[in-house]
Amino acid sequence: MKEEHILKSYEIAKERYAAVGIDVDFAVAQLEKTPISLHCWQTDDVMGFERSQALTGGIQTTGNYPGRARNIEEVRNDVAFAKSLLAGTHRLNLHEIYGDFGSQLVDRDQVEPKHFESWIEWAREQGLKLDFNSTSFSHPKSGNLSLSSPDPEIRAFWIEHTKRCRRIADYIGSRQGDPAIMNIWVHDGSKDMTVERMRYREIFAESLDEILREELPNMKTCLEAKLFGIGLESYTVGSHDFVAGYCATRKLMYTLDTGHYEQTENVSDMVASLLLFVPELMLHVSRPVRWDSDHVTTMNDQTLDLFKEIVRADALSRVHVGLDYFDASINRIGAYVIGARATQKCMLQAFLEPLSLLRRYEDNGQHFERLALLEEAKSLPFGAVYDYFNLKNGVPVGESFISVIQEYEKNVTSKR
Ligand code: RNT
Ligand code: ZN
Repeated sequence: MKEEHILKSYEIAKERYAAVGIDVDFAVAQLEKTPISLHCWQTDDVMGFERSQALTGGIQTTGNYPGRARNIEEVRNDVAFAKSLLAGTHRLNLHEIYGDFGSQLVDRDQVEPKHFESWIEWAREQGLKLDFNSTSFSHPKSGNLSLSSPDPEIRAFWIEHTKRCRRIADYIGSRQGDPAIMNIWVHDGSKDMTVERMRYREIFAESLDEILREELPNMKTCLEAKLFGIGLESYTVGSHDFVAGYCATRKLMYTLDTGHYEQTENVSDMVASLLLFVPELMLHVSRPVRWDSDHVTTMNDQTLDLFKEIVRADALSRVHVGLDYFDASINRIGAYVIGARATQKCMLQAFLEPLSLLRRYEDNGQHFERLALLEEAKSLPFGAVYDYFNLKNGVPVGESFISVIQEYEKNVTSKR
């Protein structure tokens, strides 16, 4: 695409949006500064560097496309490369199993901030802030129950792990001068019927209370809900109701993973309910196909509606955006970039919505006008604005990133 055409299209789009009261430059600036936390685990199928054993905990990557990152350098190179194809501000979301453990086996109740020192330095060089996750899966002590286990030894092990992870996140936050957000998601559940639904949830709540007792000013904790895991279909300890109740009563950030809902559920509608009762939201932007399959995020109605709702609720400052999908059946960096760009496109359309005019119509009871404008807004030239956003920030415009990834595949990932 010719640069002058992109600029010309942008000028036309600017005028078109101005007619419905939208300042396009402001929308672009907003898109530039709204961080997206890139999930390190898309590079290596959620393996990490602890013991590189099979992924457990009810989540699964499918596909064996060549080129998986196999070590810390490869993960870093792939993240840096993916980032070079993305405009805007990014963070990097690490799981505990991605620590720099060298050749040692550092068990989860032994992990320390020092295991993330090299990440902190590398991230600083890259201009990335870090987020963090405790890791309950892929471990000999994972079982079906971790923080909700009635076995005191197992439970104590995971409490210790999660406490240490919070301290690591706090250390990262203090080093980067910005709180690291730490997500707690545990896979705990049951494959078949259980007669102890209440008991495990009680134990889970007690474990969380103990973990959260420690005041750590440089990090924020969030808790993720889930419908079910593979092999844990009949019962999920941290169900939506559990997590909503827990976060509301403890004033804790709620993690909303769009993959944890059926396609017919209206995830966007949860924003304005949850944010009345919890302080903040962490998003895991994903795409469920039939189940929590973690397909690559695309610019679909669900994702568009979600970001529009966040802007309509004036909640951008209370919502943190992260990605969470893992597709091992296509070029992994391609998957990374497609999902991140799709998320940006959804965010941009939310920023470009003619909200003042829509609100005015609604206040006046002009419902035909509101619906008409919502419909017309769908075909306003946001693509020209997105192209300009990429051009301005020196990253590939339009589909031209495809060949850049093909080149990296030829020279780097296909040789692994
Ligand atoms: C699992 C949760 C969780 C994980 C990551 C790897 O269903 O969505 O967020 O995907 O922690
Ligand atoms: Zn998630």
